[in-house]
Amino acid sequence: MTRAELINQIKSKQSFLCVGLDPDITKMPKHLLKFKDPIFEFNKSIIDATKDLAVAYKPNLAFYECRGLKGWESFQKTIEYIPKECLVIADAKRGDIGNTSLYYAKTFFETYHCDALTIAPYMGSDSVKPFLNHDNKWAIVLAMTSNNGSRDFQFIESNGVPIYEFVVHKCMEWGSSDNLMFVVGATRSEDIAKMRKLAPDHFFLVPGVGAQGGSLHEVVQYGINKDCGILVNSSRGIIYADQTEDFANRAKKEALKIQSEMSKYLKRFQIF
Ligand code: OMP
Repeated sequence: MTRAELINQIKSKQSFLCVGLDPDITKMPKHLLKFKDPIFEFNKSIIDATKDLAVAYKPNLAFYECRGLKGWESFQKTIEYIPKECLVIADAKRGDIGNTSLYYAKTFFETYHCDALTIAPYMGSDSVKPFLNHDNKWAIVLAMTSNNGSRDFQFIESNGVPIYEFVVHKCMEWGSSDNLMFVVGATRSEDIAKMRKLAPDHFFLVPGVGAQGGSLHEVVQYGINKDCGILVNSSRGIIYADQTEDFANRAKKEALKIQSEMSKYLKRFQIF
C-alpha cells in the first residue's frame, strides 16, 4: 500500500485506528471453541464488526505461532480476510543478519502479502535494509516502545543523545516516509513530541492506548502531522471488550468510540 492510499483511507474513514488482532484462545467466547479454527472465527467476527472504522489491522504473530502449523493457517486466513483497502501489519518484530532478514522480508511481503512488518533495529543496517527494498511495503521500526522496559536501553544517552534518537536518524538514512514508519508507544505522551521533531513526515504506529492506559488525546496532541501521520493501535481494549456471544458488537462499540474521537481530532486539527 502506498502512502497516498493510506492517507486517502484515513480521510475517507475519518479514522487512524489500527485494530490489533491478538487472539488468545483462553480469553475468547467459549461458543467459538466448537469451530475447527476458533482463532479465525474470532478474527473474522472482529474484522466484520470493525472494517468500516479501522484503516489497519495488526495481527501479532506470537498469538498464532504459539499454535504451530494451525496457528500459521489461522494467520494466513485472517490476513486474506482483511479488506484490501486496509493496511495489514504483521507484528513479528523481525531483524537479523542481512541474509536472514532477506528471507524474513520474503516471508511476510511475498509469501503472505502483508503490507508492513514491525522490525527490531538492534542489529543495525543489514538487518533493516532488506525490508526497505519492496515496492509499496513498509518497515515499521521500533524506536520508543510502550513497555516499562523501554527505559533499559532506548533512553541510554551517548553525548546527551538517547539511543532511540540514533535509531531514528540512522533509519531515516536508509528509508523514506514512503516505506518507513516508527513504533512510538502511546504511554510516552510527551516523548512523542520529541519523536515528531526528529521525524516530521513519517507515520508512527502508536500502540498502548486501551489496555496499557495511553491517552489518545495526548497521542494526537503531540504526534499528529499535516497528513495525520499516526496509526493508533488498540488490541485487548477492542477485541476483549466483552467475552460473551455479543463480543463482536461490543468490539464495534469500542472501535466506534475511538473512531468518533479520531474524527473530531482530524477536524479540530484541520488535517484534510
Ligand atoms: P494492547 O495493549 O492489548 O492494546 O496490545 C498492544 C499490541 O501492540 C501488542 O500486540 C503489543 O505486542 C504491541 N506493541 C506494544 O504494545 N508496544 C510497543 O511498543 C510496540 C508494539 C508493537 O510493535 O505493535
